[in-house]
Amino acid sequence: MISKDRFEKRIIVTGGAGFIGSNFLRRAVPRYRQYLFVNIDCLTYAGNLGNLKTVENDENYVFEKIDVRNDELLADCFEKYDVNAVIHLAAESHVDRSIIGPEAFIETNIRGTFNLLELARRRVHDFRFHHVSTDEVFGSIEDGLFSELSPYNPSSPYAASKASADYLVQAYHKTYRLDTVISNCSNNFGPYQFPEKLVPLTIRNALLKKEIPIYGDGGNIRDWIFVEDHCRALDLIFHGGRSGNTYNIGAGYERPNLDIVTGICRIIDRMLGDGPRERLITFVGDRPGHDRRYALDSSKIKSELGWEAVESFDQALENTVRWYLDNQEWLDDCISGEYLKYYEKNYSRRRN
Ligand code: TDX
Repeated sequence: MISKDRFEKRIIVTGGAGFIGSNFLRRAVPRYRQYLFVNIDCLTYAGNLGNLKTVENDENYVFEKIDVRNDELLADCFEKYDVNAVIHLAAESHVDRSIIGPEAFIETNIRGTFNLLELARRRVHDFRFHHVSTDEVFGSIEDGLFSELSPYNPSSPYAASKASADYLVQAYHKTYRLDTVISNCSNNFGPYQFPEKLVPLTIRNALLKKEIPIYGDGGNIRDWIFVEDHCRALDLIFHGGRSGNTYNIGAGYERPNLDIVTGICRIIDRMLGDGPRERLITFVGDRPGHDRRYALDSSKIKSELGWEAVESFDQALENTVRWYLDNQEWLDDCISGEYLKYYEKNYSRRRN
């Protein structure tokens, strides 16, 4: 049984078994032994406890299988650990899924955030609430960069759900004086990303020599960031971000999708020597409401919190491809849902 009293902060990290959440926890748990990290995750298709093997037995880490939509279980968890901070990453996050079935996005991303805010409000005197959000709330931009003051203009149900959650967080700050910070980050890539997003999907299909779908003309631009740079930014914002503020996080590596995909094909060809894989690239119909370009102005986090992206884009992409090559079993398990057995074997019996 965990003795919560010895921890300076008791932090719920929602979505800790997901891509960004698990990268964050693998970094933060060993770094902050004075904090207790309570990972709550309901283990949807994109959540994988196998991502957390390096910290799963640490004394300042605990896992609770809870869905953020379940306000009763959340309330019990707040009570059990006397929680005084939330870093909220749990979300349905894939734009294409939100187009096919928006409801889960409304329920998880909006209702889930609301549930957490309501519990935080009851502890308002001693609480920090960090909402981890996305640049997609701003919509598309032809020229220039989005600043923290740019108007929200979401295009997909996913983006609208994250924008709604951001607005709720802002309202709880203004109305109830809850100590909040919001971070809006650009497109992440790196190890442990579920292979539905562009980078890991391309790597997987290139390895299997399957078609690599490019939506539209492949000229859509995203501002890419290596996930570890994002996680360092989250750490800085959680600790030093000014209450009620939002912070953009982008590395400024703007690339058209076609460049990303051809770049990955060439790296794999070089590593495995059996290309060319570029001929797998297949232009398919465009995504409805497809944003043309995202680009963030990150000068606020740089000047206030001293953050910089340290990974070069080329090196980070190369390392990412190498990781997927070395972890093909992880990729296969993701797709087959095999990793749920990991939960059954290692966690479900241990619950107290
Ligand atoms: O098969 C594909 N082919 C393709 O051309 C896929 C999956 C994507 N694309 C395009 C669509 C986008 O222009 O690649 C770009 C990136 O697509 P995604 O990986 O789906 O990401 P995006 O839609 O840009 O949203 C991402 O960034 C912001 C994440 O999915 C969000 O969760 C995050 O908030």
